[in-house]
Amino acid sequence: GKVRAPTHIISTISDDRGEEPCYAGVPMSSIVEQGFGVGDVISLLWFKRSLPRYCTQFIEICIMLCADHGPCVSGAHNTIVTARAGKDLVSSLVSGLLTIGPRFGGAIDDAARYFKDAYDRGLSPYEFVESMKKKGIRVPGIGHRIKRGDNRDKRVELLQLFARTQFPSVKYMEYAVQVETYTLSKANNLVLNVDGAIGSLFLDLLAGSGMFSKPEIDEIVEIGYLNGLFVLARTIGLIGHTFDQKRLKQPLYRHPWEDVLYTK
Ligand code: Q5B
Repeated sequence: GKVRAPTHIISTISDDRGEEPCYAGVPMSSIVEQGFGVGDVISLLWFKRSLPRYCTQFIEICIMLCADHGPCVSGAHNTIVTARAGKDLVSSLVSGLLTIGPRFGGAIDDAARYFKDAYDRGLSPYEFVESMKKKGIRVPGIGHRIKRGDNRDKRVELLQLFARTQFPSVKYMEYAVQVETYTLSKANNLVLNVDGAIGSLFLDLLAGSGMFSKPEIDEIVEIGYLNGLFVLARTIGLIGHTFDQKRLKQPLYRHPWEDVLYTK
């Protein structure tokens, strides 16, 4: 019989050996001919399946809404400082990307994990938030530096509007809204933020689309795919900030002494 040398790598998402490259078995020509968008390409390369149009549109809306949030956020600030130090595009980009984490933009996976666990266990918003407080864990997806109960995040409202009209069910998102109602009763900055909106709505996409089995959903949430949406989206803005600084020929950044509290 045939003897196959053992391989060192296993890969299941793409293949460039044939006449044309394929993403999850779909040839490039079909991707172009069928007018697929970036949401479809993400479906194929991340989830290894074609998702319904409303799902790919949701993914694309997440990417558009998270592409940038001005020069003052952690990621853009790092990118701007790095570009002004004369570094190249990739260095400037990754220096911004490296700030994405549990406080900034990278709370989507944990928001999905905690909201899913609390909802599936039937915890009331009160029980959930108070149990987190006891454990000393901030509720991921809740809280924002500049958004308030009386100054909501437009991105969250747009995502909610889309999902309420297009998704078969938004039970996880409605649960997150109930959590927000409770946290807002404690402090005005504890709004449902963009990470929390995406995390809860992606749970609804996974559970309601009929495209994923329960073990598949559990695996996606456990591995943590969803911060990838913010990383991908913000890459667009961080590249923009790099070009902006280069175009403006900005000099080396040095933080002003007056803005530092020197103390012993
Ligand atoms: N407290 C986001 O905090 C922030 C609490 C909480 C319970 C909470 C904080 C937080 C969870 C992580 C999260 C994503 C660090 C945010 C994003 C993308 C962005 C960014 C942009 C973009 C803000 C004041 C009091 C304290 C805290 C309590 C705060 N959050 N309690 N659960 N979640 N959230 N991150 O304003 O009693 O005084 O000690 O960690 O979801 O990153 O635009 O900027 O697109 O770029 O610094 O939108 O909420 O508030 O730390 O002074 O806390 O509230 O314990 O209570 P702040 P702090 P106490 S979206």
